[in-house]
Amino acid sequence: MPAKNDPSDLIRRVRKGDHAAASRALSLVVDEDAAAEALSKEFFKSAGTVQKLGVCGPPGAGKSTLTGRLISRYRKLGLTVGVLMVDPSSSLSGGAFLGDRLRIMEHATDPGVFIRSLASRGMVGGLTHAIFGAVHVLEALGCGKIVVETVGTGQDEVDIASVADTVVYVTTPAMGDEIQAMKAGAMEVGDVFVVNKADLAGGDKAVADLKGALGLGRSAGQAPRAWEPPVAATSALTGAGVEELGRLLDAHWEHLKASGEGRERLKRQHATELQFWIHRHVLRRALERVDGKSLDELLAHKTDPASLGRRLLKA
Ligand SMILES: Nc1nc2c(ncn2[C@@H]2O[C@H](COP(=O)(O)OP(=O)(O)O)[C@@H](O)[C@H]2O)c(=O)[nH]1
Ligand SMILES: [Mg+2]
Repeated sequence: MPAKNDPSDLIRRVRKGDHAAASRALSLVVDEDAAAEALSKEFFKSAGTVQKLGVCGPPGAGKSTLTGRLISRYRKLGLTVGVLMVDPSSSLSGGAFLGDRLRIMEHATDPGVFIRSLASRGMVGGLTHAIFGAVHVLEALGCGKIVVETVGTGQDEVDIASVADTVVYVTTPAMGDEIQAMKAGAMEVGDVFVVNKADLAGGDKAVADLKGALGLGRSAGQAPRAWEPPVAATSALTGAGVEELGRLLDAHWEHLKASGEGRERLKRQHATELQFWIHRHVLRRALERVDGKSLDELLAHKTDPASLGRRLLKA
């Protein structure tokens, strides 16, 4: 009988859809446990076949509530769903986190929904390299849709667009000024924009403003794009507009597959993952070689940081 921690046993259980095994695998992968590399190698084989949604936007816009609604829609369509919630504010307060959990708690006991929050170490700026491995676990688990919720667009380290196939930018009528001031980056990163809380006053105006801003950014004689990011109005509270939003998300996935852009995006995602792997490992290896002797040489000005650095990298 295989040991409980045997990677092949764990891999087999994850592939069979075992949530407890997926939880364990996620912890190992995120913490870069010694067993993680063998796991990641296996899980990577199933990468890139299902749609990964990146739900981003300012805190309080209703991302978690909306995610709960989308989960319901996908479940009705017979799809299983995997959700990763990355919320930097939660690692500080703990409160927002609990809130996120509560908002999608109705799904917590559904065996077709796997929800995991990632607020562990290092998650200061939103997304980190750990997100890639985490997503691959959900892919291996066989989730039909994967949702990554994150505040902002995660541009501090890993861009949400290098993780997700479809970036959903969520804002609200109350964030009108925010739309005006929205950074060009945020405008470019979104594939589908959502004005949530459309049950509040100003929903129509916010949609019009957002459409205007999106059009304005590219009116200067640019050729029309193959996919023009649409703007949806939703109320995650009542469920209004969620079906329409769901259809837009499906349409974007179809567009990615039909146009070949999906493959391009996947290539970029994998390239970013590789870049982070190299960055971490080369850095770690070089740093491990720094010893007292080399620092003494530096102190005696027999060498300089760049020369020493090159030598350590080559060693
Ligand atoms: N009026 C209204 N409130 C909403 C709506 N969606 C979410 N909320 C509320 O907004 C607050 C923040 O929602 P949450 O989903 O946690 O936002 P997140 O920080 O973006 O994940 C909660 O109190 C929600 O109940 C909506 O469509 N309309
Ligand atoms: Mg949230």
